Amino acid sequence: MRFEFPSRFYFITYRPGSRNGILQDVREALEAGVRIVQYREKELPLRRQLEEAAELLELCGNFGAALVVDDRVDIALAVGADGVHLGPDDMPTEIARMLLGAGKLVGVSVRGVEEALKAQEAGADYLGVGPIFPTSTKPDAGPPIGLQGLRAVRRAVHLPIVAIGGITPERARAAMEAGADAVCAISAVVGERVGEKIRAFLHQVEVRGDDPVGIRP
Ligand code: 3NM
Repeated sequence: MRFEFPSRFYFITYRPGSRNGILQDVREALEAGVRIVQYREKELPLRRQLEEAAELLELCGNFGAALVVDDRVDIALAVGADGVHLGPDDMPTEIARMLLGAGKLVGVSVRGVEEALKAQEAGADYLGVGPIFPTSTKPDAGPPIGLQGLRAVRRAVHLPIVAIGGITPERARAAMEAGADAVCAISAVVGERVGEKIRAFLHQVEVRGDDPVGIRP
């Protein structure tokens, strides 16, 4: 069955910029209307990541939100998360799919049409496309592909797309108009008042006549 983003804002945890802890950040994101969360942790020991992922899964479950784990198929499997998000140096999509089965989400980061087609062919459920704009949050993200790059990917694949990289509330609508189904931002929402900042995004990407927090029916 085709996956659809359950909210138009996709939240990624970012411990280096968090003021109140990622659990509180995720709680605020969920209260603001986010229904898909990615646990992205690059530093903590595995044992701690397993504990944190389990806590986040329970929290997300209380809101009917999906939790995907960045990079780590083992953590996703161990805690029973809803899926994984994979980058170019992570486990190949086909292998992640084989390990996780058809019922779990596999999201894949791509930079352009060629990678997008490959990920679609390999069984991805959705694509993270970026960086759309310059980003300092992910130093190895490469040069921005712009809205033009996003449009090209949109034309090439049928998978849902979350646009990432330098997205602000002001740029969010343009990203949706260029073909994104959801937007993601880290620096524009991390720190204090995470929920309030996410609401500003959702306000930008809501469709007239829709639920005000942008959750798809
Ligand atoms: N992935 P900000 S860009 C985690 O292009 C991540 O795949 C990217 O942070 C990609 O909103 C990025 O602060 C960082 O630019 C996004």
